[in-house]
Amino acid sequence: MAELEGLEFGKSDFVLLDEVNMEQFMENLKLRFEKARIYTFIGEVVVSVNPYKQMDIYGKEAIDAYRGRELYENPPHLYAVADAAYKAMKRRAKDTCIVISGESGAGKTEASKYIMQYIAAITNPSQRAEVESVKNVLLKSNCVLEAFGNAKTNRNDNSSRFGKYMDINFNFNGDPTGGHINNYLLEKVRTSNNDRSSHRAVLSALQVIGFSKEEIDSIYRILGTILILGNLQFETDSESVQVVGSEAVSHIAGLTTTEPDNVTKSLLYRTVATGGGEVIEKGHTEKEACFGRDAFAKALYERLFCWIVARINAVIEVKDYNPVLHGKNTVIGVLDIYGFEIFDNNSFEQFCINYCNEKLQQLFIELILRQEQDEYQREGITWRHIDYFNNQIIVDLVEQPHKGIISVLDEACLTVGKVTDTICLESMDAKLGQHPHYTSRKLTPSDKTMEFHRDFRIRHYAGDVTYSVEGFLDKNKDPLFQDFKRLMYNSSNPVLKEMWPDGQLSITEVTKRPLTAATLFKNSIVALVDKLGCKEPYYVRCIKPNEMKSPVLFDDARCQHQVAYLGLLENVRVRRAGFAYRQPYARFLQRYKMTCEYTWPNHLMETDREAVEAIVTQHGFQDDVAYGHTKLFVRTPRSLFTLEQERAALIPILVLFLQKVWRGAL
Ligand code: AD9
Ligand code: MG
Repeated sequence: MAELEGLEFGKSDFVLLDEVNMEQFMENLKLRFEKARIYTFIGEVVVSVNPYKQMDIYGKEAIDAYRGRELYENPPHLYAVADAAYKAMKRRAKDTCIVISGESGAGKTEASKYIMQYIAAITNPSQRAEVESVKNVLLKSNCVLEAFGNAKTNRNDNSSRFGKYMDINFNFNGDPTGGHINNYLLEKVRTSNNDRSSHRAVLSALQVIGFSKEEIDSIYRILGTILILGNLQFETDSESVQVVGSEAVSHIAGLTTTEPDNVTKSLLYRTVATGGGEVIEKGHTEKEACFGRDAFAKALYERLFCWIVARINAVIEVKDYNPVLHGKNTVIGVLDIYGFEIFDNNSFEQFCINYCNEKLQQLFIELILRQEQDEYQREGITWRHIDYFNNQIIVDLVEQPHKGIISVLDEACLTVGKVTDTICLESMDAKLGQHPHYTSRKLTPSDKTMEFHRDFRIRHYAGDVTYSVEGFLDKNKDPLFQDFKRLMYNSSNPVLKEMWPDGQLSITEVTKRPLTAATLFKNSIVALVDKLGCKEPYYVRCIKPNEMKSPVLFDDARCQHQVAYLGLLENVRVRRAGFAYRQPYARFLQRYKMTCEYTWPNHLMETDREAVEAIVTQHGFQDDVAYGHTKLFVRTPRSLFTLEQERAALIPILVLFLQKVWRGAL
């Protein structure tokens, strides 16, 4: 048990540090990592350090040890949080969510899989077939999404290039009945996994989920098309642009069941409507043709991925649920989303990812700090104010209507005429130049470089990030020519057609601008935060110990940086200043009255509160509690733990005593 583990393993809860400072925090984190204790609590939050080696801590024995137990009864573990979220959901019919955050390679996806496995293992004890099949599909969906959404990057061999939020629905028995997956910002540029070894597993997962033969065939046809597009070249002869070689085009036409002539046409021309409403075909330059080809390949990939997610959702959607018959349908949400990213060169993707992290931090502040303070106020508890940085100001910098960065970007994208990234940056400077979290690096023109003005910097809560504005506008716009959409919509393959409904619009109908990538992303993140905001949150904060994927290296500087930007020290401070546990007086009394001579079997005091005071005083932890109007607040888990141990020791004695009473021996 955590509390019984020797100090040679460090402190199992950062709340128990002698002093809350970075030095002590890091010392404890490092010691535990070295002793293969990869999990540590901050109250109910689990801090996890990626071990980069297989740990023997996830088996059946561990699952049994955590099932149905209280958080402080066992050593820190993902299973403890998963169980806490599950218990809250089952016992109190609360919707809960588990938010897993951390930087690339920190272990988020692995953590989310262990959590899912735990939930799958502890539910459906009677092995009902329909529940087993739901569980199977939920677990298999991971494999499929990883196959299509992950890629090898220099930071992680199996990096998720999309954010994933999965709701698991439960019936009143606490068994899964279905689920729903939301995916966020698939980073198309880097997605390229389909290696052979996992090919079979993916195929079998697709079949288990219920993809038909035709659908699987279409998936492979699309992947084939993307591969061919990746190798397709153009050449310019006598002023006109051609595709190099004819096989590529006929190959694409074959795979997508379209006409070769139409494929060639979409690659080389675009249809435009003139001001007078006339529709003309305009030949591409070689550069435009390359741009169009790449955008097409990326769009094919993105639509395929979204279609797969939608298809899985259709299978796992809760069907025939009748709340009157089946009771309240509750939810556990699991969020595995990219952590804060600071690279040497940060672009539009990092901008979106870091904005998302600002929103999640804001939610964390809102849920953990504000709700705590509200409850203390309601209960009349004196609350020592904790100084924390409220990052709302940065969230506003990015998303505020008319003034925020996204809005300036969108405006630039809508402007007719030649607006370059640099011009857009200038209008950002004009609107945001005075903002305390925004700076733009203006080198003097005497610098003689053409690219003297292309960076802006945001002072994020996690640190400063400099973004290169190059490519922002293209990535924010929908860069795909309508001709490709129409080509796909006219395919005689029904699966492809289904993926491209917007291809049916004629060029004159495509007047209304589609929402930009940044706005779509913003809307999806706002919706996500709304979804999480109404659930009881549990947090897993993942840390990457080094950049070498080594199981023995603890890079102090890198780890300290992560601890800082995850706000873990603030988290400990709030936790220590706050109260880990609270219980209404009557319930507390009911459970622990046997541990005190003044309350057992009944107390003679005027109120339950006074009786609770007697218990607390008898056990000597009066300095660790506060008395609210209706509840007792306990600062550290340790005090409750002592009570629990005493209660457990007393129960056999009590049983004996009662047996004697019944037998008339006393
Ligand atoms: V990214 O933002 O998707 O690029 P993640 O998801 O944070 O990233 P991931 O879970 O994929 O990282 O972990 C990276 C690698 O670390 C895994 O492929 C494992 O090799 C390794 N890892 C992570 N967690 C564990 C663990 N609990 N036990 C063993 C682990 N290995
Ligand atoms: Mg991942």
